[in-house]
Amino acid sequence: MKAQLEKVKAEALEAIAKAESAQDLENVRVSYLGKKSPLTAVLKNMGSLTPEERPVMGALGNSVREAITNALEEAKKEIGKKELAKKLEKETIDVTLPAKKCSCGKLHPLTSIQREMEEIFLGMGFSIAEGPEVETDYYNFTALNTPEFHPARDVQDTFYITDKVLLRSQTSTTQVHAMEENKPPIRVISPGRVYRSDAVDATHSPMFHQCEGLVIDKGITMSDLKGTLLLFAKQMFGEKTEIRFRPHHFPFTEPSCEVDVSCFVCGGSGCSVCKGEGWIEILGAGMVHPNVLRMSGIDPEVYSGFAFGMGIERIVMTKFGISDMRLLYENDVRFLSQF
Ligand code: 2NL
Repeated sequence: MKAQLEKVKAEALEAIAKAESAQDLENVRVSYLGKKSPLTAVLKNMGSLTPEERPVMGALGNSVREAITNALEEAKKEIGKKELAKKLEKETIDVTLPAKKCSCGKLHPLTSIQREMEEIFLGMGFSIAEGPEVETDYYNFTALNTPEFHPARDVQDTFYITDKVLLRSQTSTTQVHAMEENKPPIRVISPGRVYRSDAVDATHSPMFHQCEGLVIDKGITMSDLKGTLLLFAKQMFGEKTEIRFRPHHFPFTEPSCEVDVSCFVCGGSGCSVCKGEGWIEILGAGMVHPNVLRMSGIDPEVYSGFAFGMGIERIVMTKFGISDMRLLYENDVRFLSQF
């Protein structure tokens, strides 16, 4: 029996020495210390021994169990260390790898140009007036000297909600409110969405953005308009920019004009951006019509004013060389991330 126990011990220690993984050790533990192990079988046979032999064999059996248990513990620690070392080697960090791309959102070009416009006019002492996109026909047309039966009121041109309620076709509506609610001097710009019953194509959309401006005070003249727009043009398109006024007609201003800026690409000599003209049209403007002032409670004998309006899409497309307006509404990040 003693020889049997010594053999079991020797075999177990050899198996432990050969073990390469925690799983191998677990297998050794089960085969040499488990219920079906030779050690357990030998110890079960104790009953057949003499009372003198029993304690001796018992002690020997326990010492064998202890020796195997200790050897298993030791081996477990060693293997644990080796496995950790292997794992660390496999998981080493390559600090020279390029970093993961982190994509950062940005403002839509329509928003960033609108904010740029706001900054320019805030710098000249204007405040920003905002108002509802759903308006009555009075604020959109009547108050702007565009009476009933005027062709601009055609259902083909504007979206009507009822006979009298519509989606505003210009942001002047907000400026009419400003004239009604404030005494001159008034200096406001009104950026925002406007709607027209237009079919979608490269240069039209039923919804687009405008920025209008209005100044009313005693003694305001066309030269104030020119000075204001020249300063705006230089800040928006570059210090060398010049402006040019051409006569035009709007129902709400008299006299009225369209305003061009000298081409910011060629400087006026003619290129593909200005289509050989040297000039690019950017807005409409004029002196506020006396009827418009009167209707909003401002005496045209005392006060005068200028107003202007520009399409933000048009400015964005000109500045960034975008030829199709639809690109601004499709929200394709590959397109938008360029600006
Ligand atoms: C254009 C032309 C313009 C105005 C807008 C205006 C506003 C008030 C009174 C008088 Cl409250 N006028 N706005 C004046 C002239 C032109 O816009 O082509 N816009 C895209």
